[in-house]
Amino acid sequence: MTEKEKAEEKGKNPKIDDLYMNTEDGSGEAMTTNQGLKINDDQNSLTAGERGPTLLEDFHFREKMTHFDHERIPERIVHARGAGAHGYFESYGDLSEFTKAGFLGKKGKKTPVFTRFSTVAGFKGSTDLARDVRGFAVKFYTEEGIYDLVGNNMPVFFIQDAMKFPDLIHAVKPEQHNEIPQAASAHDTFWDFISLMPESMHMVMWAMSDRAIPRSLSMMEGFGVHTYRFVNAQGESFFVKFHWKPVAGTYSVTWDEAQKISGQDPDFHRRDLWNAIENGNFPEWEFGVQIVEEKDEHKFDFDLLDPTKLIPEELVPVKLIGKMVLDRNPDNFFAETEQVAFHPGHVVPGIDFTNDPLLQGRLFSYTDTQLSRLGGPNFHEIPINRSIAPVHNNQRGGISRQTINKGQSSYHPNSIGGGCPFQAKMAEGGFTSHHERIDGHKIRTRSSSFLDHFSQAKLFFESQTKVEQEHIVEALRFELGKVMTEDIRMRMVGMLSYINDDLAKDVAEGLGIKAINKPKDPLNHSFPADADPKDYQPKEVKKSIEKSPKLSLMASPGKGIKGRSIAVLADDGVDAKSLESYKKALTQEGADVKIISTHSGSINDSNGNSIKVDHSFLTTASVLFDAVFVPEGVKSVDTLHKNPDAIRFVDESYKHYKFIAINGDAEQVWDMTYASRNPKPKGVLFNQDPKAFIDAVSQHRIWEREDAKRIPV
Ligand code: HDE
Repeated sequence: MTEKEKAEEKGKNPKIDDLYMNTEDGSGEAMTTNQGLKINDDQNSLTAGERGPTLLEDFHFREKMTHFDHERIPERIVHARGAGAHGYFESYGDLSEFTKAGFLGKKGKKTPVFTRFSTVAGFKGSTDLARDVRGFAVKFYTEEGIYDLVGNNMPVFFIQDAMKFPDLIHAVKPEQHNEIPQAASAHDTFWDFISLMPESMHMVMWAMSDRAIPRSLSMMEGFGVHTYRFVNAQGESFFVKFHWKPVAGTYSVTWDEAQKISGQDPDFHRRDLWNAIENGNFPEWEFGVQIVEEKDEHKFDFDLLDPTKLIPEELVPVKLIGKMVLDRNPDNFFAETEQVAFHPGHVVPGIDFTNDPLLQGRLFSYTDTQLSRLGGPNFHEIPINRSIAPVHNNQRGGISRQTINKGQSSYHPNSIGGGCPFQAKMAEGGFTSHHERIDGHKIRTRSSSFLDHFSQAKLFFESQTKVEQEHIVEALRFELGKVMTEDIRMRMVGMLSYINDDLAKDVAEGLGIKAINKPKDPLNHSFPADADPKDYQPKEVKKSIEKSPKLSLMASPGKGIKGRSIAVLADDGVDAKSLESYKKALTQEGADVKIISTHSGSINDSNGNSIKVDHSFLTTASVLFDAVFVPEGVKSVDTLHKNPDAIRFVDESYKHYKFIAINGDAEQVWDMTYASRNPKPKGVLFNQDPKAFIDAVSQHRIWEREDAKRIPV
């Protein structure tokens, strides 16, 4: 960004203005050492003679190499791979009845945010399309300090107590002896642990569903997972669950695509987010809350403090209270996306915690982990983590301290410093914890209200559409098929039979398991050594709801085709009118249209105009697109219909339930496909106008295409 552009941006987003203090731009400037000394030769070391050894005196070489040697920091132990963006949150209106949080205050109030999305299990360099949970962490730079909502794209979690987190992560990460497999839960240690942990079954249903392979980061929901508290100015508290609802709708890819995308473009999600922002198609989410009054804490058939449970939207509707727009890519990945440090304990007045034992453990872990990741206690001073609200306290020193604290005293109370910095009264914005009455014994146990492990797993599975249920079965067949230990597979299938008999049967069939052993006590292995295992076994409770249609991805479609990528297969001689009319209409609707041809460079259309080729069949693949269009044109069609890559492109799109538009003589290309054996192919539009194609693509996929699976590509 030029200085002029920077100047123009000033004043729009206070956090971006704040970051400019640390932003460097070398354009038009001389190269210097870190000490500001202008460098004359950055190519050659200082040596004794033309062919002689390098001299220790070469401070420039030493500085350059030393810095390089220390460029890396430890990657996050979980959520290592991620992508982030800046933006803003805008409040829809006054929420003071429930919370005094200022950023949720008056209508139209804008707060800068930085949001980082991530996968959980893979290393920093792994693929975006792993079957995995996605992190959805939002840092609000509010006027009252930083508020972090560190959530996931699934509303529940695998375990109920933070004590089990290191075990869960050791089980899912690559196995300790050989560090295999990368970014995958499909291996023995993960399923060994899960098969002994019935509390994980609800989350397993989510993780095996299409939610784990989103089409785009901007097409997934986000959830705070835990029940938090809102507190209003009168000190009244409400339980609250947080939701992010993508304006673009919720969509996924198929597992076959996910695996192929991982090879074709491991940066698929990261690139999609980057390009959307660069193209001005800013991803948006609405922010929603489910609010439960304190008096209703025990009215549900599950415990609000249990993070393996959600509140069905049919029981407590989601109230939309604001919108987040991501409109600016970071300037530097390391400085911003890598160094950003989230912590569920970063709250502002009006937001507080519950006693969810998973949340309580997280409140310790996040600051602790930054100490080794970011090298010490001053990570809050790193520009991306810096609050835009002023920071004053008596913390001093520590590695890489940036702040120059003035004055003689660094303690409280003091008289030398006039008693400053002083404690703020509540009316001045001072944070006070909610006055919750706590009365109990000091014990290590799991509340018996946490023992219903299957009802919501069942509710989730049975609320999915048929297609989604099939995908869950296929995912489990894949994952358990990769498990080498027979006993683990058997145990898992037995566990599934507590969720749904057909599910267990279908998975068993795929694994060649003839008889399902429904495991008996102890089904749960998570209890103290001296306890009676019987006290810890899953208990079924009466369900207050049989189905929750909102749990299906298909319940939240978006509108239009903004952000979709459309492949146009063309070669020399492509009909100018056919190509242009489609391209124009699709682009106008916000789609990203790419011309794909037999070679890179350019092609000539039927009018002799040169058209830039975006990709050749060598540099792209159908799995990177949402739909495909083959325009007419005698010469173009003649070339394409003889090209096996073009035919495979169309067949593979068909296999993945994508809409296909074929114009005029391009039917010759279609006729060469395997898919054309079906005389009435669903979702293939012959000679239709662009509008019909746009309407079709806005549905995302044509799941009713029964023969899609039969395509042998
Ligand atoms: Fe995290 N988690 N987590 N987690 N988590 C981290 O913190 C942890 C959990 C989540 O983009 C770590 O800074 C414990 C639930 C996100 O930088 C670490 C437990 C949810 C991110 C950590 C959980 C999350 C993290 C690693 C169980 C959804 C990435 C690096 C008690 C509500 C944030 C770091 C980013 C990252 C601990 C469970 C979300 C180790 C102990 C549940 C989105 O502190």
